[in-house]
Amino acid sequence: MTTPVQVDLVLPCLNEAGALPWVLSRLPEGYRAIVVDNGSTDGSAEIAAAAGALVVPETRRGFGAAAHAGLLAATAPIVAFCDADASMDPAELPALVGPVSHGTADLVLGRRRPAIARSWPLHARMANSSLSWRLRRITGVKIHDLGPMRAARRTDLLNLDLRDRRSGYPLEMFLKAAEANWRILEVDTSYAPRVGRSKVTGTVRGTLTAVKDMSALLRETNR
Ligand SMILES: Nc1nc2c(ncn2[C@@H]2O[C@H](COP(=O)(O)OP(=O)(O)O)[C@@H](O)[C@H]2O)c(=O)[nH]1
Ligand SMILES: [Mg+2]
Repeated sequence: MTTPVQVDLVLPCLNEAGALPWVLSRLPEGYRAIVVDNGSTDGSAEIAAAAGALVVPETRRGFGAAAHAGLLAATAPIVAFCDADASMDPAELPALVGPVSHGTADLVLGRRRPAIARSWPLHARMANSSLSWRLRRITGVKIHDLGPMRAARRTDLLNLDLRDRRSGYPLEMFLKAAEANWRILEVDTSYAPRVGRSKVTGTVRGTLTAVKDMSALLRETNR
C-alpha cells in the first residue's frame, strides 16, 4: 500500500536540470514534489515528470508566482517549500514539518547554516542578516534568517492571501503570519553551494530586485 501524501513540497524551478534528480531523490516517504516551472529551456519539466513529480506550468515569471502556483496546486494538509537547486536537502524537511503536524508551531522556517563559506555569497548573507534584525525588531519573532525552506498548514497559508508574485513572497508570508500571531519557529538546516546558476540573490540584478520587493513590503507594514 502506498502512503497517502501528508506533505506537498513546492519546488519553484527555473532551469534546474542539473540539480533536480538529486533533489527529487531526497523526498521523505509521504511527501509529494510539486515542481513549478516557468518555461525552463533545459528539460527541467521533463526530468521532474520522469522522476514522478507533479509538474505545474506557470506562465508568469517570478519566484512568488511559482511558489504561489504550487500552493494552489497542493492538496495535502501541510505544504513545504524548498529551492530546487540542491542547496538544501529535502531529507531535512521532517524537522520543519514535525512541529506543524504536532500542532506546536504554525510556520517553521529553516535557518540556513552554510557547510562552507562559498554556499552563501557575502552580499546576500549581509543583506539577509540586516533584514532579519529589522524583522526581529518589527515583529518580536526571534528569526535569524528569512530562509526559503519552510512548512505550514495549507489552509492557513491560503488564508494569508499572499499578493507578492516576485521575490517578496517569502517576506510577505512571514510578515502576515507574524501579524496573525502565528507561532513561528526557526530550525537549523544545512546549506550547500547550489548546482547551476542562481536566479535570485546570487546575481546583483536578482539581489536588487529582492531588496526592492522586500523594502516595499516593509514600508507597507508602516512600522
Ligand atoms: N518557476 C520559477 N522558479 C524560479 C524563478 N526564479 C527563481 N526560481 C527558482 O526558485 C528557487 C530559488 O532561486 P535561486 O536561484 O536558488 O535563488 P537564490 O537561492 O537566492 O540564489 C530555485 O529553485 C529557482 O530555480 C522563476 O521566475 N520561476
Ligand atoms: Mg537557492
